[in-house]
Order: sequence, then C-alpha cells, then structure tokens
Amino acid sequence: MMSSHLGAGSEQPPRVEGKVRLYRMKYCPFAQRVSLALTFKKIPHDIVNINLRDKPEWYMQINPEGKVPALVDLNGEIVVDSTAIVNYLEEKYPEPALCKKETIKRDLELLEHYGKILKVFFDCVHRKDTRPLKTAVDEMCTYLVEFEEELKKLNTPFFTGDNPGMVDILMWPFVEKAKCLALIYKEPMDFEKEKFPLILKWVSKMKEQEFVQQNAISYETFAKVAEASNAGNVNYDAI
Ligand SMILES: N[C@@H](CCC(=O)N[C@@H](CS)C(=O)NCC(=O)O)C(=O)O
Repeated sequence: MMSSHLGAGSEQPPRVEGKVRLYRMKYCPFAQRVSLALTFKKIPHDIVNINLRDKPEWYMQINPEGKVPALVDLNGEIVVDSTAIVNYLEEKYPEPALCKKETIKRDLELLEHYGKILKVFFDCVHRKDTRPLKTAVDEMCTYLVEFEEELKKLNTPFFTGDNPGMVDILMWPFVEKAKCLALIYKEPMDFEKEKFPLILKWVSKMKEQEFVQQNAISYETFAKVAEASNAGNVNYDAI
C-alpha cells in the first residue's frame, strides 16, 4: 500500500496482480464507503492515495472529474463514484451479500433521502451553511426520523437485517464523523437523543463490527482535515 498521497509529477504505481485497486484520499468518507465494502467482502485490494490539492496528471485518465474514490477491477474496468462502486462490487463479488433483492427498492429510496442529510452536513463541514449549528443539526435530525422509524419497522439491528449491508455501509462514514461539527464550530453539538434510541443502538452495533473498526477514521481527525482544507493548506500526509 502506498501511504503518502501522490501528486503532480508522480509516477502511476503499477497494478498489483490479483488485486483490485482503490484510488482514494485517506480521509475521504466517500472512499471509506468503498474500503468498508472491500473489507466486508474480503476482496484482495491495494490502495493508492491521491493528493487532491495537487492531483497527478495520470489520475485524470482514471477519473476525468478528478474525484476519489475510483476503483480499477482485475480486468481493468474503471468505476467511479462511491455508490456506483459499492453497487458494482455487489454485482461482481456477490458473497457475502450487501443487499436483499426484496428490499433493494426501499434501500435506494432511503439512500436518496440520506442525501439530504449529507448536503447539510457538508455545507456545515465546509462552513458554507451560515445558520447557527443548532438549526442545521435540527434540520438533519428531522430527516433522521425516517431512519429511526425504519429500524423500528424492520425490528433488526441493521438496515439490511441481522448483518450490516449496503445502506449501513453507505451511511456509516458520515455518522462516524458527525461530532466533527462541534470541533469545527467550536461549540457543543446537541441533539434530542431520546428521539433516536434505535439509531444510537445501531451506532454502537456498527462500532462493534470488525470491518468497521479496521476502516475507522475519527471525528477529531476528520475535523482537522476539514479545517485545514477550509483554510486552503491541507497536507494529507501530515494529519
Ligand atoms: N459523489 C462522489 C463524491 C466524491 C467526492 O466528493 N470526493 C472528494 C473527496 S472526499 C473529492 O474527490 N474531491 C476532489 C475534487 O472535487 O476535486 C462519490 O460518492 O464518490
């Protein structure tokens, strides 16, 4: 695994036989979704970190948008965008399964609704949301009610049943880092915990999973990356 983030002027590391390649930035929560799926499915892979502030020229041939994550499969097929990659992995490497055919429609609907939480979260992370933190958190909690109700309806610890699956994996990286907003705003971040008992249980259950622990990124670290990135001086290798 290449640990430092490769930038302009670097050489593209040669592919490793028998391994899928993940291009990522070490602290990117979207790339973390893919790492979680790769680890969950035990797919042999290697990782190349990309310096997003000074991208390697060759990376544009992999993803012309210049974003991470990107995945290169054993046959050379390139897939970009975290949701598309996780779906691709589910199709190409079906075991262990991340979703059930019967619930896939609802899974996709939930993930689409989750996008509303992500939009507010990232606007806060990048300080584009000018409202008080409490107002933004209240808005996110309004959207989160649907997820609490879903767990109640399902009566299972995870959104996919007794084991974590697609919805759990795609939601997790942002929930794991939610507390970063308290550090970025330098003020306490409160929410009505009593409204979300099942979500809180889900959080503890997710934290117990080995594949989750193996890919953990703390909210403190993420806050540091976000603050440096907001200030325009992030050095991904020195966090
Ligand atoms: N929708 C994309 C979002 C990926 C994304 O925004 N990645 C960020 C890093 S966390 C990125 O590559 N930013 C660099 C850029 O936009 O130039 C996904 O789900 O993969």
